Amino acid sequence: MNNPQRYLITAALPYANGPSHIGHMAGAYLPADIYVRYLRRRKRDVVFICGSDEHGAAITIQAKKENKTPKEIVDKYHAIIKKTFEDFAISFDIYHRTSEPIHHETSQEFFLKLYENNIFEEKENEQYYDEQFNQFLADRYITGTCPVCANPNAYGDQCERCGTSLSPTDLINPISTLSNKAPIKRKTKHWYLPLNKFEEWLKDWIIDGNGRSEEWKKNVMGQCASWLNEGLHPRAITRDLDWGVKVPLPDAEGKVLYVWMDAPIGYISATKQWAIDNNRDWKPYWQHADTKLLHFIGKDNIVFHCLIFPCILKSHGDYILPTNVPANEFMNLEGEKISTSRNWNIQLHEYLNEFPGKEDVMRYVLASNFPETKDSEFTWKDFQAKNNNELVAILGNFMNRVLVLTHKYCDGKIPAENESLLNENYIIEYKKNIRRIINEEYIPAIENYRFRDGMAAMMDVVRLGNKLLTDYEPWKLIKTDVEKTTGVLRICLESMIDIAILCEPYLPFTAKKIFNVLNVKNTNYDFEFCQQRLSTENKIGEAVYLFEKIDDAVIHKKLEELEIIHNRRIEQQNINTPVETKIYTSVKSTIQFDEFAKLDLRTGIIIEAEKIPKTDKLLKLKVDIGFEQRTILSGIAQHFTPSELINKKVTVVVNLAPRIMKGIESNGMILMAEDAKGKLYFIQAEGLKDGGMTVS
Ligand code: B3M
Ligand code: ZN
Repeated sequence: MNNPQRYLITAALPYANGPSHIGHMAGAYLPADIYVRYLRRRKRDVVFICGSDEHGAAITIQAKKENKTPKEIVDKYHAIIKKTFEDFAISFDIYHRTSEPIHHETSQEFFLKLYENNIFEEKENEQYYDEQFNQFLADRYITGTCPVCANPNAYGDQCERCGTSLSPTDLINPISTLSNKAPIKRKTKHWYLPLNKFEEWLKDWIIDGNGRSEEWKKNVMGQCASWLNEGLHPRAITRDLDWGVKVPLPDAEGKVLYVWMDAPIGYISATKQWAIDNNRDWKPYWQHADTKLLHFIGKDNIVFHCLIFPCILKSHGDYILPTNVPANEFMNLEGEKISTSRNWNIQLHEYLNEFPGKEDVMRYVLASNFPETKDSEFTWKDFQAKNNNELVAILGNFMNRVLVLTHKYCDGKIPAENESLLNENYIIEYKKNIRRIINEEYIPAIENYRFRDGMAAMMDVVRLGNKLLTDYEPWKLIKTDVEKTTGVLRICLESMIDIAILCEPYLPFTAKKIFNVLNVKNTNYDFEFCQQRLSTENKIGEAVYLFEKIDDAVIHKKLEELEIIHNRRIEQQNINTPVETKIYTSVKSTIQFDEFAKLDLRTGIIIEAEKIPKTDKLLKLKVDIGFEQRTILSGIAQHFTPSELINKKVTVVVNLAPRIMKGIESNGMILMAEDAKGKLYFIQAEGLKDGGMTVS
C-alpha cells in the first residue's frame, strides 16, 4: 500500500496460562514494537493492539493443573504478562482481555452476523464425552495411540512425535485425561465455518496476490500454500465447554465459541475499548481500505491469521483484510526447542530479576537474532558477546568517549560548529554516509519487516562515529587546533542524537539515556531531521556508561543452570519413562481370540523409500509383502534416512483400512518397538529373505 492513512498493528494475544519467555518476545512482540515505534517517530497514525487470550482449553487445562478456577488463572497470568510487557517497554496502546464484556458482545455480534449471512453449516455428529465428569472432551483432553506412528501418548488434535494433525476420533484406544477412562461417543450439534468454500478465493488472494498490495514473506506463503494444496475442510467454530464466549443462539445451551473464533475478534474489541478510552472512532481502523492492517505473530499462528480469520472478516462483509502477516519462525535456546513444560526457556520476568536494568540488552540480542526467515538460536555466550563486543565496545564506547572529551575540552558545554571543518571532504562524506545508511538501509529494512538489518544499519552509524574519533584523534588535535577539536566533538554530539533517534525503536531505554545526558528536551525528531543542530546553551550531563561488561562467571552460571535442567530431564526420562509409558505401559483391556484373529500381520521387505515434500516426519515406503507391493506412509522420517531403509525386514498390518495423508493413500502400518529414549526398532522376522509370511 503506497499511502496508508493509518496503521492498525496487532501482536498475537498471548494465552493467559503462563509467563512469557524470550521465544514469544522474539516471535511477535518485539518486532511489532520496533515497527510501531518507528511509525510513531514518522508521525504516522498508528494503533498498537494486544491483550490476553483468556479462553480455550489452554486455560482450563492450566487451571486443572494448578487446582484453580479458569478465572483465577487468567487473572494471575494476565497481570504477570502485562507487567512484563510494560517492563520491556513494549508500547501497546492497549493491553486488553478477552474476558471483558465488550469482547463477549463483539464476538457474539460477529457470530450472529455470519449466522444471518448463512455462512455456517450446522452439523450433528458424535464426539467424545466423559461420563464421569459429565462433559464433552476438548481435543487436548483426549489421549491415545497415534494411527500413523503408534505413539501411545498422542493428543486428540496432534501427535507430538510424528507431527500429524489428528482429530480425536483418529486415536486408537482414546482415554479421557479427566477420568483416565475411555470416553463414550455422544451426539452433539456444532456450527462449522466451511473453509472449503473459501478455497478458490483464498488461493486468488494469497497465492496469486489479487487484491493484495504487499508481498508476503516466503515462510508465510509456504505454509499457506501447503494448507491450500492439501485442501481445506469445514471447521467447527463452537465447542461444548462452560468457559468462553457463549454461543448467542437459543438452542445452544452449554456451547461456547471455539477460542480461535473469538481470539482474533479480540483485536477488534480491544480497538473498540481503546477508542472509548481515547475518545476516538475505531471503525476507520478496521473498515477503511486505506488502513494498513498488520498481524505480528509466530509461525504456529499462521493458518489462523492468514486463512481462517480472513474468511471470518470477509464473511462479515464490513471489514478490511490484513495487508500483511509478517510472521516469524521460532527461536531456539541453546540448541533445543524452547518449551515451558520442560522448563527449557528464559522467562522474561525472571531475566529482569537477575539482570535488572538490562532490558535493552535483551532487546538488542533478540532483535539481532530474530527468526525472520528461519528458526534462530539464543545462546548465553552470544548474549555475552553481543553485550561486550557490540553494546559496550561500540555503542557505549562511542558515547562515553564523546562525553569524556566534551567535559575535558569544552567544559561540558555543547561546542559551536567549526565552519572550515564542515567543508572538509572527510566530514562531507561522513554526513553523506550517515544519510545514505538511514535512507537506503535503515528505513527500507524496517518498512519491509527486516528488523535485523535495520539494527545492523544503526550500528554502522555508530561505527562511523567511532572511526571519526579515531581518524581525527581529538586528544592529539587539541594540542595544535582547539577550535577544530571542539568542532569534531560537536559533530560527534550531533551524531549521538542521530544514534538516539535510530536506536529508539530498538533500544528505547538507551535512547532516553542519550537524550537525557545531552539535555535534549524535544526528542520528537523524525528520521528526516537526523543530524540535528544542538543548542550551544546545552550543558551535558556526566559521562555515563550506557552498558557494562558481563563477566564469564555470570554466563557460566546461566549455562550451568540449563545443564542441570537438561541432566535432570534425561535422568527423569531414564527413571520414569519405562515405568510410565514406554516399556511398561499399562496393559490394554482384554480382547477375545477372534478379535485378535481379525488382525492380518505379514512379514515384508522395504524396497523403496522416499521423503514426502513439505513434511518433516512422513516417509513414503514401498513394501514387498509377497503377494503384492504396497505403498505405506510411516511417520519415521526423523528416525531413519530413506536409504538406510532399503531391504529392511518389517512386520506389516496388511488389513488396516487405507488412509490418505498428504494426498497419498497409505495401505497398512509397519509395526515398531520403541525404547525408553524414544528410539524406534523394526519388528523383524529372523532369517527372512522374501516378504509374505503370515504372523500369528
Ligand atoms: N493465544 C496462541 C498463542 O498464544 C493464541 C494467539 C491468539 S492471536 C488472536 O500462540
Ligand atoms: Zn504419530
